[in-house]
Amino acid sequence: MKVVYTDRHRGHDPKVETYLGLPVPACEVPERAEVIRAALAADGGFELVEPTEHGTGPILAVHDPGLLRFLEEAWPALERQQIERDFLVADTYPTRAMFAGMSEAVAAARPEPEAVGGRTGWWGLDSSNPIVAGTYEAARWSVDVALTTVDLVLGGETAAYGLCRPPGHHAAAAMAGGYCFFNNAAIAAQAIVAATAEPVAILDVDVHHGNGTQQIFWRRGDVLYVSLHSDPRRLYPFFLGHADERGEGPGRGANLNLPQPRRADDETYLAALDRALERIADAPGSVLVVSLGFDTFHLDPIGDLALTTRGYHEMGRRVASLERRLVILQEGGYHLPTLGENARAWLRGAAGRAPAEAPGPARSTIPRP
Ligand code: Q9C
Ligand code: ZN
Repeated sequence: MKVVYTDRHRGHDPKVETYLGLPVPACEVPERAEVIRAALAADGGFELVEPTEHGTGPILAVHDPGLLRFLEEAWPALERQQIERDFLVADTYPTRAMFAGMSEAVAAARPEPEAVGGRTGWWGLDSSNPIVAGTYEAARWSVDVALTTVDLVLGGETAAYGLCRPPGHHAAAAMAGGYCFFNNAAIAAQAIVAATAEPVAILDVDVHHGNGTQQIFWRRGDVLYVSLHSDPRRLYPFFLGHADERGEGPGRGANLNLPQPRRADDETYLAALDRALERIADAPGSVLVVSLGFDTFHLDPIGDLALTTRGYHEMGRRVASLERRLVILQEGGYHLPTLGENARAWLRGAAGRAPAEAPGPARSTIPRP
């Protein structure tokens, strides 16, 4: 299987994020992509490919031009104002209650602030999403990784994997958040629709609900979004991801959320996955975009489910059994010691290969005649 990877993600290198206001070591770090790359390279069954540049057109097909402009300008604006710091995080957000009672027209006409602090809140969801000097360039290349993966699959590959970093599924049309800046999977899905005029499905198996992807395609009937995630009553992004969110207008019924119980294991999760796959099998289209997260792992520092490496192999196998072409894009997963093996297990399953260490009775080492 081809793996699209570039080292240009490395400039997005936050050292800290904040957790309930206190600085903590950053979770979404360059080493994530490096351990996955190393595990896939060592496997021998994967071929690394560099991404090609696709420009801003495919981004603007999904995102508000203001978000792109803000992300491009944020760091240079800080430098111009000689604000000395390692990272930028908002502290003031346009929370909806601030506008309560005002007509939609008045609220919608409030202008974007000029100060970079105000703009960061305007275009952001949460304060645990640091922007650093290299964020914009890395986020742009992450989109190019996704779009190059699309090119490979539309060019004839049955499946390809884009090692996107930073991830994307929390980014809405006009909002960054949750370690995400541009929504790689949404941009990829839109590019597939544009190139093939076929409907597309997105399966999101990150532990967090992909609120951004849901928002972008909420009113679209041609892009089905199906997500398994921890119940938002317990976990980020807290305000979306409930089972009763089903899409509206032409998108009515084209959004399926399957919130999972705390510490859900392989068996529980795979049963829910089968429901997700049945829904996708019922929908037209020949390409499936997978938002692939390993923060469902039992040791993940910020997730609360309990999947195992063996479960990932089985998940990859079942997703491939749909017999759709697969554009597999990396989202979250933060347990660095196992991230590489988990990605390897999932992708080997998707490629129809056996798990790396075959379980069951050990094979005889006595040479056969
Ligand atoms: N200090 C993805 O997995 N809040 N994003 C975490 C922990 C945000 C996760 C707070 C979690 C976002 C792509
Ligand atoms: Zn996640």
